[in-house]
Amino acid sequence: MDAQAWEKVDELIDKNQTKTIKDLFAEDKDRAAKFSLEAAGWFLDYSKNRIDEATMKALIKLAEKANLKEEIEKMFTGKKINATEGRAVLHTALRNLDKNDKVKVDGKDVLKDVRKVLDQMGDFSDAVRRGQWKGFAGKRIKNVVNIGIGGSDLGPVMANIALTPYTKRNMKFFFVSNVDSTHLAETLRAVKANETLFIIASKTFTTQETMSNALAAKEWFLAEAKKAGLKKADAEAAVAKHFVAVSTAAKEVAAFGIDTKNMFVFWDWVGGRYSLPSAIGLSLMLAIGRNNYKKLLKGYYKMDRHFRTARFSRNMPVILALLGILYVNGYGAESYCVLPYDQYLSRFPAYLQQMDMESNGKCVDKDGNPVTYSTGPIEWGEPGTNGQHSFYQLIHQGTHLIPCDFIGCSKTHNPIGDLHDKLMANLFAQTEALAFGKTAEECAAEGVDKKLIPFKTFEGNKPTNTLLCDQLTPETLGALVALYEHKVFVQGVIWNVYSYDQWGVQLGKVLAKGVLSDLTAKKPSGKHDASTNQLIARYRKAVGR
Ligand code: G6Q
Repeated sequence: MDAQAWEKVDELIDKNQTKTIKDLFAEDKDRAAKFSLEAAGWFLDYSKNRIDEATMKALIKLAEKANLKEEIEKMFTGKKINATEGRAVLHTALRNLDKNDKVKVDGKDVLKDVRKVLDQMGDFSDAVRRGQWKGFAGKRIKNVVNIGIGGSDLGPVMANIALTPYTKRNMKFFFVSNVDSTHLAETLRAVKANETLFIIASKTFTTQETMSNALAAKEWFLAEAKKAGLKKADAEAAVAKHFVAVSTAAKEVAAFGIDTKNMFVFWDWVGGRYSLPSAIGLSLMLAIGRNNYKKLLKGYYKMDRHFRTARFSRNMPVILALLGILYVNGYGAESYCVLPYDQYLSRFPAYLQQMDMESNGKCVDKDGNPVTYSTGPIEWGEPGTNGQHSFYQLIHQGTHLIPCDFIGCSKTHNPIGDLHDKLMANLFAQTEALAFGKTAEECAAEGVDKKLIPFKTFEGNKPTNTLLCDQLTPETLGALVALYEHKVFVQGVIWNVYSYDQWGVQLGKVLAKGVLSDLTAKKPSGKHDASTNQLIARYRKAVGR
């Protein structure tokens, strides 16, 4: 992070220390309009932040000093910005709807391939949704089970829930990710083999959790097919009708027994946590259909265009990123909260956790030196009013500063009485309460018992952003995801960290292999530390080894 540019932001924080959000509103009657903007179907009101025009200018300078404009172009044009893995970062190519554009990686235009796979996905999902794709007993597919983990799971899960109103209601969608056998077992209890399609979603096709679940699902399927009267060879041939793959690894897919005609490819320039608009979205396309899926891509594309072309002072992802940096680096905020006031966005915070924390949870800069400032914060959240009856206490009156993003939709898909008015009233009221609080004088004027005043006082001055759309649709969902993707990108550029690798997840994976062999070996190696050896011994004893 550019030290000089940051100093200017810091100076302004010091200078404005005594001013609260309430003071800032009192000073400027145009504040709400001034610190609001629209893009790709979303309205952002960021006026309830500890900012004034000078702070925003200083923050924008920080982005300029980090060569943000050039970095954005590098990403969109396929430069290998994921240097530790030697890869381009081109999730934007997956939704590039500009027919005249060309995006080249190693001299090859990737957009052609992207569109070919989209067509393949579309034809396949049409066949399944129309009942033309039949299982081994001649029945249509009623259940889809996506087996994948991390980036091959969180996006499809989040989007399947988010777009429930657009899904084919006579089909059921399941997502198995955990290597905990309960996850698979409970799913298999709910489906019949002859009307179930398994999507094995794994970029590498080597991930322990996914491959273990996929093999177990195949064994279950073969056993069920035999129970239904199929001979061994016929049961094996039936795998092709019930298993398809989403992967970059054709050899491994074929070795698993999946017909590579039913393999939907993506490429190493698509990071797992950015892969929802790639073939990883196949389960989603099966749920909402190819046309709605295209609308999702359109929403992404609109936000991409906005991000690439809007000046920083009117650029939604840039503004969200800069505000995040202000609180992490200027106020020591360790986390931020995402609070969707829409039940359909219930898994959105979990999805963002991976996107943000796996991307910017880094402690060395691009030169490999330890950073001297904080980087990616902890992201957390829950759907709206549920959170109010749980952890909002701490946000209002605790000792930690927790900036929040409130997300709402003006129209509900499910109007029932005045429920939606109540939901939205809660959203708006929370941002009001957090910003403006309640003083001791106000409590006294209300006749609050003197002894209780300290407990009933709200300090206020808690920063929030409010994001509003007209309705949650495939298009607004796409735009929302792209908004946060680009926010994370901008922060990574300013913090000067590599946002597209994830070396931090490797060590545990590798050690698990050694531990597994000690759990199952005749005699454990005893090579671990005393605590781990003790845990291994206790487990072995409990399971009778
Ligand atoms: C995401 C990560 C990670 C990945 C999973 C699954 O950015 O790379 O979450 O998506 O480890 O990997 P596979 O798709 O290769 O099974």
